Amino acid sequence: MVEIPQKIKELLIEKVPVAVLTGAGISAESGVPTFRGKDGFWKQHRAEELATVDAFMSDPELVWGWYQYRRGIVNSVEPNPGHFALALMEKAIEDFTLITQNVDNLHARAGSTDILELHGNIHRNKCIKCGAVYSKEVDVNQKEVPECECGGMIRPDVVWFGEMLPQQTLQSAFEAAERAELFFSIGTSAIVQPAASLPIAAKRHGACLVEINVESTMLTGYADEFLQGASGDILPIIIKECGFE
Ligand code: BJW
Ligand code: ZN
Repeated sequence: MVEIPQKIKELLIEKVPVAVLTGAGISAESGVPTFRGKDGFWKQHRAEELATVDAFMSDPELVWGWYQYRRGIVNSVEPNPGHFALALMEKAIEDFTLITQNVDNLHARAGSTDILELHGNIHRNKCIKCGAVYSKEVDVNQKEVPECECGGMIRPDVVWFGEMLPQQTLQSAFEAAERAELFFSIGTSAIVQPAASLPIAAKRHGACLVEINVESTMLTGYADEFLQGASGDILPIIIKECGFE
């Protein structure tokens, strides 16, 4: 069992401002594939080849098909103990900010209420032409790319490479990172920008930077504490040892 450093527990029990950045790894134990490593292919395509406007414009059905496949997975899985632990942390700490790169909605389903979704949400769609947002979930069996009333193609309302992140959400994320005295980077390879700059910004502003990951990443050398293991194992231990249950 992973030993939780005393310093982390003390900061949590003192209820200092806390910010958390999550990535695909937190949902891996629910059965959602991550983007990189051995899991990171769909029909021999990497995320970098599918998550772009160019890919959608040159083969809309391929990219739409990838999202339909992933919606099918997300709809059939449940949040795991890592998601539930963060929902409990939110309840225990007044100045707590959950920032996620994930689009899978599993934090919300676990009970987290204030979530900064940097890369959008897989259940939402939008028109590429008029920008109309479609919040109603689509049937995962629909193979054709839907069309908006204006005639434009409808795409997932997520952030692809080369696109801007939602600016207000990103600004709130940086403010929370800079305010945090304790920052957790959980289940992310920390290579996709600008999300990967959040832990760095937190540390530069004085936060204790804690990484939770099954493997070391680009961030590990910079972290104050690296807790190696599955987030679904480690986060519930932290919650229990701080009495946040
Ligand atoms: C576990 C575990 C367990 C497993 N427990 N851990 C500055 C410098 C360099 C490049 C750029 C830069 N600024 C912009 C860029 C370009 C680009 C970029 O970052 N490229 C990099 C590849 C270098 N960024 C952008 O284009 C961004 N836009 C932008 O910056 O706009 C301004 C701008 C535009 C144009 C020019 C310049 C500036 C947009 C990025 C959008 C990313 N979108 C995606 C798809 C979202 C929709 C969807 O889901 O389909 O976001 S790509 C994909 O990667 C997805 C993820 O959110 C994101 C991050 O992946 P994540 O979560 O880290 O997953 P993995 O798989 O990489 O890692 C999983 C980790 O979990 C691993 O470490 C495992 O070990 C671990 N793990 N099981 C704990 N049980
Ligand atoms: Zn439209």
